[in-house]
Amino acid sequence: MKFKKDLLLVNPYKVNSKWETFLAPSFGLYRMKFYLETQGFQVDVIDPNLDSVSFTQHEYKVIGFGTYHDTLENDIALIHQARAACPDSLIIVGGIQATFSFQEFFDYADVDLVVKGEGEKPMLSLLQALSDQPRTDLELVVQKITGIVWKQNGTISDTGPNPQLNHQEFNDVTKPFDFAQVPYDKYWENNTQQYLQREPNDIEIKTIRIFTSNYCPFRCTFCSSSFFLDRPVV
Ligand code: B12
Ligand code: SF4
Repeated sequence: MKFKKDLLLVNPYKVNSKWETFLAPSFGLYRMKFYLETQGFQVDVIDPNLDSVSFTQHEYKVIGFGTYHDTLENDIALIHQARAACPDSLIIVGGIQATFSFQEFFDYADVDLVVKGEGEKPMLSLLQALSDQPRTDLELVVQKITGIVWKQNGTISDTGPNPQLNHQEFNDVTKPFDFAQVPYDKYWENNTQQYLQREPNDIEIKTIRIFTSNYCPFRCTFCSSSFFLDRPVV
């Protein structure tokens, strides 16, 4: 099966969600994109909060969704759209919500697989494996990749935890991050519009975040961030 590109990454979709906040480009999705591109793969990121999304058959070999708890219903609706439009693409989810609650994506979204923890290493292995192996035999594709939960013929299987990036790997995946390619202007314009009658708070909405460390050092006991790397579920 011939696809035009390797991977589409879709940002969590907040439309009609109850929370109200300013939009920001997803660091996680862009970091994966820039890293995987250095490894020879063609990767796009799309944000349904800013651009209208339509999925086209045979455009992307893999379509991957990032999700937040707050955006879950919208994300699942988009996953259904992708599944219907692109039956030959592999449909996957990843990120913090998917790592801790992967079962709900199999129950309600019928995804092919979930990537637990940091996405760069498993996604590189997955795209490489898909170059050699047709996606019809998912078990052969994923069996050597740690951090994957997948479903085939109604059975859910798991390749174990995804070890967190070490210092060198963190450098390797972070260095290719190309801030100039991230459409900050579009986000800032959108955020300014949200202020309507009020004077926009530029310090809040016109920001560019940078990486200073891997995940949050504060380890608040109530926060999923504290458990994401150390204790990826199962
Ligand atoms: C910085 C930050 C923000 C920033 C920027 C967010 C952004 N868009 O990037 C701001 C202040 C804007 C923000 C806002 C919000 N945030 Co915030 N934020 C964070 C924080 C502190 C760091 C996120 C980050 O940049 N990580 C670094 C990148 C590289 O990692 P990553 O995003 O996790 O992505 C990696 C993996 O998760 C995985 N991955 C992610 N997506 C996918 C998809 C696929 C297909 C695959 C394979 C892998 C994969 O691979 C990536 C690369 O390794 C986290 C807590 C934390 N320490 O992680 C909370 C966190 C992500 N935020 C959270 C929330 C709830 C929000 C808001 C929804 C809050 C609100 N109610 O308004 C909004 C969402 C706004 C928005 N439009 O994005 C929650 C999400 C919880 C959940 N389970 O849903 C977190 C986890 C904090 C918490 N524990 O409560 N946030
Ligand atoms: S709630 Fe605490 S541990 Fe979680 S991201 Fe915020 S400061 Fe870090």
